[in-house]
Amino acid sequence: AAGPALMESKSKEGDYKSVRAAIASKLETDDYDDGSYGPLLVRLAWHLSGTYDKESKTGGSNGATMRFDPESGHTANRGLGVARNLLEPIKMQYPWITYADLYTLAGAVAIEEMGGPKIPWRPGREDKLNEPNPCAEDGRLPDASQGAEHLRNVFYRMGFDDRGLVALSGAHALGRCHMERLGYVNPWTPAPTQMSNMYFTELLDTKWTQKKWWGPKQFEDPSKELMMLPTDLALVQDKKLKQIVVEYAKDQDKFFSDFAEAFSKLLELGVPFKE
Ligand code: DDH
Repeated sequence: AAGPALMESKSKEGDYKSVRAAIASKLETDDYDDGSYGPLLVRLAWHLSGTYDKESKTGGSNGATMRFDPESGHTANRGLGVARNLLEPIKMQYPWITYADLYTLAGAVAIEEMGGPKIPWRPGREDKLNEPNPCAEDGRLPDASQGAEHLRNVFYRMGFDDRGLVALSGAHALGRCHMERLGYVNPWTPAPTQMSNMYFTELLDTKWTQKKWWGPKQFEDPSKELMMLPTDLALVQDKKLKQIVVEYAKDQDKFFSDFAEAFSKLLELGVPFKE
């Protein structure tokens, strides 16, 4: 019978189903936050991709440039080394997958495993070498202290419109802020490992007041257990964006289908797929 070594070498090139299963098996944990690495993997895929600039066609997931200095050390990317390390054994087990495909697939699988919609995903990203340094410049991801104009600048630069901007922001149903990373604390919703439209219902139905503390400006609910960033509240302060928030708060199915489309597009920005 085939020994273990032979079995491993049998991981067939292009067997993304096995990679998906390997990612899914990594999510549940007693060692991290709310019992899942899922939200962190979603943030990894987003920060890998959200540097895209449609004019210069630079940034984006292709190349997996976040592996390299200085992008790995950008303030916005704090904490994501944990996610990259988590996926490293999977890269070792399936060496034929590129890091760029692996990191984006991990985000898609995490969304699906946490009860979200199926995310259309296809392979085709390449890994760039670090010579010359391919990193995206700092400052391309959104700054949480700002408002709607900044959000539009960032998301329009990637090629999204207001609906894409609001749909993607709904990922904050998941996960939480960590003081040691960017200075903010707490989750956005009471179910941070369950994909839902709860980010939008919380935005509309909860009374958000500015947290009184020494940390950066953030908002809290009456229980003081949930939070919103200034950029989150910008979605209900802007009339046009708020209409979309209301729509998603009322209709989770519509949110899920718009999110799946926008997240899939996000992961593909700037990727030179071969037809
Ligand atoms: Fe986010 N996000 N995000 N975010 N994000 C943070 C955490 C998570 C902003 C700031 C923060 C998106 C948009 C924005 C996730 C997904 C997405 C944290 C806390 C900050 C700060 C990090 C930490 O302390 O660990 C800002 C600003 C924006 C914006 O204005 C648009 C988008 C579009 C997504 C997406 O996935 C499509 C997820 C998931 C997390 C939770 C991570 C975790 O470890 O938990």
